[in-house]
Amino acid sequence: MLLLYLVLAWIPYCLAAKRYLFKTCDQSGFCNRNRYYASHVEQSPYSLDSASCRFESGALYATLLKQLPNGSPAQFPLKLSVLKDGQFRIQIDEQTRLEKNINLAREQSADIVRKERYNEAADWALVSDELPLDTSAKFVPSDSKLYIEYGPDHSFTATINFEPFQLSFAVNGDIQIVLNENGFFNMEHWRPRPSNTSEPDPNAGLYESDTGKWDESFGGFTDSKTRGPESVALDISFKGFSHVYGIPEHADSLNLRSTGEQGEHSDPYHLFNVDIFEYEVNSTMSTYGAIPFMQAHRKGASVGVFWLNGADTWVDISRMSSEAGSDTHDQKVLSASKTTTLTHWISEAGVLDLFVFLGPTPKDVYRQYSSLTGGTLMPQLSAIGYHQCRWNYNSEEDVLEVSAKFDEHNIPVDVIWLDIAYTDQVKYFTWHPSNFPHPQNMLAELDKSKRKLVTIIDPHIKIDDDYFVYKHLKETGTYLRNSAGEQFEGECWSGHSVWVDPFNPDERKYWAELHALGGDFAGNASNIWFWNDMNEPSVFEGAETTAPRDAIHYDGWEHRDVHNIFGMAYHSSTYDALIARHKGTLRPFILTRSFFAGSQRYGPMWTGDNAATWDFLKVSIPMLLTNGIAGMPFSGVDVGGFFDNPSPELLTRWYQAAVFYPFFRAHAHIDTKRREPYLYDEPYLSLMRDAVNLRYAFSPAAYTAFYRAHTEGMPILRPLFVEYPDAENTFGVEDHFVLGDTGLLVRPVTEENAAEVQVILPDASIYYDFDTQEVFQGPTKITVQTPLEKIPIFARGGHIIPQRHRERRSLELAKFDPFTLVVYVDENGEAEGKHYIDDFKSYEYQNGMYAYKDLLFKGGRLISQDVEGHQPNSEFLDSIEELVIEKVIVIGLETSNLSSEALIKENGEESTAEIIINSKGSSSAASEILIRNPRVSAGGNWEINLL
Ligand code: NBV
Repeated sequence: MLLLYLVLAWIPYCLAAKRYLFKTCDQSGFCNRNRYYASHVEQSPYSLDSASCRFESGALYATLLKQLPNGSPAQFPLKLSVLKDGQFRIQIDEQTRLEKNINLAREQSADIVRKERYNEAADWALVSDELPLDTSAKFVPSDSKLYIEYGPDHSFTATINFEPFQLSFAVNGDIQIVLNENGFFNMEHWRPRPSNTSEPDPNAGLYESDTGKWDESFGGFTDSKTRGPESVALDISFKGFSHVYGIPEHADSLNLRSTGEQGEHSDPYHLFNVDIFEYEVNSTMSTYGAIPFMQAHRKGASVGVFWLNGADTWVDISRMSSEAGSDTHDQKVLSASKTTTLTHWISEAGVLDLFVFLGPTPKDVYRQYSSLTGGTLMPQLSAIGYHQCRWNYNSEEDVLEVSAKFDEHNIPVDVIWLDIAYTDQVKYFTWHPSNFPHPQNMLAELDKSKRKLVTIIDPHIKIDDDYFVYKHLKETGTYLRNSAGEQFEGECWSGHSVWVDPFNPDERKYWAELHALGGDFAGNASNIWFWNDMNEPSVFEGAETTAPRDAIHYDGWEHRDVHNIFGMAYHSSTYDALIARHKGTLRPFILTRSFFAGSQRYGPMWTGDNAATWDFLKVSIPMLLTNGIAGMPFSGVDVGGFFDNPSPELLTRWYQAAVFYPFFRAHAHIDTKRREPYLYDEPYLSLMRDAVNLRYAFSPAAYTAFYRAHTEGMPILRPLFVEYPDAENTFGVEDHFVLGDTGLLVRPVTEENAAEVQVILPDASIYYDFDTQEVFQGPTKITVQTPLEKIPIFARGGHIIPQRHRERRSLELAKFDPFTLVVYVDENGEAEGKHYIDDFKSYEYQNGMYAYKDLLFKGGRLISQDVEGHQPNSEFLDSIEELVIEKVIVIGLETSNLSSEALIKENGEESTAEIIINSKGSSSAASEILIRNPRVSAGGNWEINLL
């Protein structure tokens, strides 16, 4: 044993999550009970009482009855509504709890804990409470069923079977989603706490086990569960779909794996936001954020569901064969695929609030979801530049030296970050007195190159009667409370601390005061941006590393009700504070670690404490793709890995992948070696510089992709299946992606010493190697040689990509630089693209101060015109008059009969520009036509003709 110990002690640093800190499904009472229920249910005890149906302004209200072994059925009010954009909503509450007709198990909670099921998740997650109804939906009731026809041309149908209660959703008669098909729907009805909880519960429902219903102990903590068991669960079958995606955040595959005894993972996917130290890849364990949105996709169909619940949630996934042609309530499963994915959603508390999206394309699903939870915040331009962080830059001199070194080595950077050590004893809103004595001077210096400084502000507040933030929380009582209603205390970076309660409107008001310019945060300036870390919330030595489930928030809700929403509520309070700081004139930037559905409205997220390993580089791609699908595309990972030291090769490959991450920040643990790119020898230094420059070159296309994410919920980094929805061989691909609408297909190298990688070119387009312009005809799979300088990027013919080619110290300095348009033609010599421009920082675009252009190339003519429905305001066009196109590069066009000039028409005037034909040297490389300095305005309508 001693020998074994000595051997183990010598194994160098090896990552492993402390699994024992977190419950498995088996150790979690409600998860365990619902899995038990699912394996025992014979016939769902729920039926819809047909006599209770009432139609009111486009929605159906009814009562669900749950048959109980003893006594009369429990009642569950149900509401079904059909929304304007084809979304279907199902809401179910519990009558007894709704009427507050229950006794709390703990006497002292009587005045402080609410009795209802939590019903405010929608207020936090949705953009609006008033969701417009589809008034054209047709409700056709019968004795045992209700049919609802809705959606585009009434191509969607929902069939509600009354007994047993079941819902199925079809598109053009093809059933795609069925709810409660397997009878796992379960809402644990309220029952009094039995005097002896070790005896069988006399008021148990059918198929119920007694595991962990009352006081539940784990890891030395006991959860008092004053409202008793109240979980809510449902099975959702995706008929004929073998691929499902979403439910971030897990360090796992893009196409979600099967769980359970027969599955690849034994535990369900867990959604319970935690500060998971040294998390593992290929795991269903919870990490920092949770978005209960899932998409299923197959050729010809894409659907989604959104399980709007902020409590601890588990999702089991299994795949089974489904015969095409089988019947479900008079409708047929028509799909050719023989696989059905069965999912089982289990939440600890709250009402059932489920949205069903029937697509039918991925783009429709994203729009249907994002019109509910909101588009991604439109970032300031600098936010999509390169961010340099580490734990910690130690002083003002250190920060300014880093900034200067980037200049010295000609590497652009937009934002430099400060971790917790900038504060005085980790008291947020203060500065370390000797290391940061004059923050305003440092900020002014950074502003000379238009750089921003991010400061970290966590939700734990040091208990210190001389600390103004704590004093305020204490005086006003606007902190999180323990189950006895007193201030909840715990340990975190500040030492002994309390936690702010961002659900409390008064606390939020104070938070805004703290962020105000000229307020208590001395030195605060417009170029300070923020970072909200530890907001799961993380509590050192706390139950499952977080706040106790029976802690109490504003208005009497238990922490269990809102646990997964806490991070978003905190993030949104900082967002509101920054909106107030600039009176709504500047777009805020706040990075969050914890997130929920809707967090995309407040700023980016990152995937927390990864490590400097190839596995973490590799998993970053499916993790970011998943986030994009789930409406939170502004996301990134610690580039280089947080823990441990990356080899120069790993770091370089990471920078190359991060060119395309929607959020690109290098970050490192305090114990790691410094690793700013300028510290490296050649070739690494130049390759990292090239990577950052490439990102800056693509920034106009990326900014345009952000606009689409903002307005339509489209992912920025897209999995291949989104761009090639009919190419079945792409549905499981998670190491390739496409950047926005550019058609750029990228397969970053994420393997050590990779001499080559395989790249899939999925459809019959022409593809151009981005570096060599070598032409490939798809569909095909090619082998690409990958020396360290190679990023496998392929431009799909038919796309026009707006770019900026001048090198600057920061993106903000490049704001008025001219653009380059790169046209990759398809087999017909045609291409198209989009370009969005505004003032890159304010909300004036909401008043028409932007240009959104359709770029079309056909018959040797490049046209710029307004995207339909988007008419730029003339004042804006005047303001960007100087913003011109300085180059057009056309790749892949036949060049033999071209003259040496292009004819330009803009505003009724004609001019010419010189044409230069370049050849890339290799015979398989496409030709390149350079149109020099056409000087057409980027926001204008014009045409350039090749003659
Ligand atoms: O504030 C220190 C770190 C931070 O650098 C990191 O990015 C966060 O994810 N923080 C976590 C707390 C300590 C982690 C070991």
